[in-house]
Amino acid sequence: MKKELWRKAKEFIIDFYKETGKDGKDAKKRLQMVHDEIEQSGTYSHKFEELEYGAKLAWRNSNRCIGRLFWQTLHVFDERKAKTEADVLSALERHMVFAQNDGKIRPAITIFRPVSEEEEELRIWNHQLLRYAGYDSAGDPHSRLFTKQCEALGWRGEGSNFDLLPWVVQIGNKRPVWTDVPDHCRIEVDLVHPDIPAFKSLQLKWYAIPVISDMRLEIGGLEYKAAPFNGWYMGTEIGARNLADKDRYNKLPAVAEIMGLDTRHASTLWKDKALVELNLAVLHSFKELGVTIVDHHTAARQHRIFEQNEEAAGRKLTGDWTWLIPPISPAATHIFHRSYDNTIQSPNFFYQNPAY
Ligand code: HEM
Ligand code: NRG
Repeated sequence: MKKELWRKAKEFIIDFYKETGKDGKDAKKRLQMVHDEIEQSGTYSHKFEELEYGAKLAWRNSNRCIGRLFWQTLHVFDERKAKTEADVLSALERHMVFAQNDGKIRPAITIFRPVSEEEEELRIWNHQLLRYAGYDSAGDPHSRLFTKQCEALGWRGEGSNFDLLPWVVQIGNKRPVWTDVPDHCRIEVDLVHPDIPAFKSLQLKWYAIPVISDMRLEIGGLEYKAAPFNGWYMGTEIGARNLADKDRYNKLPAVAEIMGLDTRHASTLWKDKALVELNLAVLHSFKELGVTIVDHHTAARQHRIFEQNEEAAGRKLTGDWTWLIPPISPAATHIFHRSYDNTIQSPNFFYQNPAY
């Protein structure tokens, strides 16, 4: 166990010093320090600069992410000192305020203490910090199980299609603590269409920021199980998946209806037409409200620049083609027409067992 940790730590520290161009003597000293710390205590602790760089590398190594061009801009909040549930909840609030920035969304990550033998495990139960509840016949079906957990803890939603779920934090085996998302963290965008006035009558909306809060961040062998991160949305995530998938909001029939499309035959391409207008409404509405969002063509071009940057830096590019292609018009982007090596590099983000 110790040996495995030392192997991973060593690899990371060497990469860190190589990439940040620090003096070779410093690297040696730091390696010795980490080695001794692991020998004595069974674990080690990252310096802030290592944590910061490690998180950026985890983003750069996220093979499924089309937004990686901006990996160096990630803002890292070091909250390893957070002790109580209240400490954690107030850190989440600070993260949201920083990220939303009057709509000009800033990529950020808040990193809580890693797994260790000394301290109890700290977990955030939410899948995302902003997410809609799912009930038997309303809301987001993706959230049904978590919504039940929230109800078991005493939370009650209104039962609408768009109830924001509370933040749920657990330390050790204690009863989880929940709180409603603070009002100033609830930015949402009502969806309107630039030239179909009736679109408004569908009463659709989505929250402004995706903040993934259930993935494990691994840096140099240390496991950060609570490390929520955010960037901004690519329009298709909302318009081609969240609102369109049959097992999510399933809105294509309703969109087709207000467009007056013939839905009797698949060959009229009513689903494709509805998808395009729904996605246009998402991009238009976010822009109107001044909330950062990117369309899939622009995101793909940005990813191409990322690919070129990686090559120029002499690093091997990794990617997951099956996730990088956008869900609409994939073949209209360069991504579709090439292949990617899906090797998983460290640091990285991983799925983990749900906390509940
Ligand atoms: C996945 C876009 C920022 C890490 C994705 C996906 C998209 C995307 C479209 C695929 C999601 C899906 O199909 O469900 C973007 C954009 C960003 C951004 C436009 C704007 C800055 C970030 C940041 C991080 C990150 C800041 C971490 C620091 C990831 C990871 C996945 C992912 C780990 C895979 C999630 C999974 O496996 O479920 N991203 N992203 N992304 N992104 Fe990004
Ligand atoms: N598809 C999910 C979010 C996944 C991550 N996407 C990002 N991440 N854009 C959804 O809620 O639709 N990010 O950190 O910006």
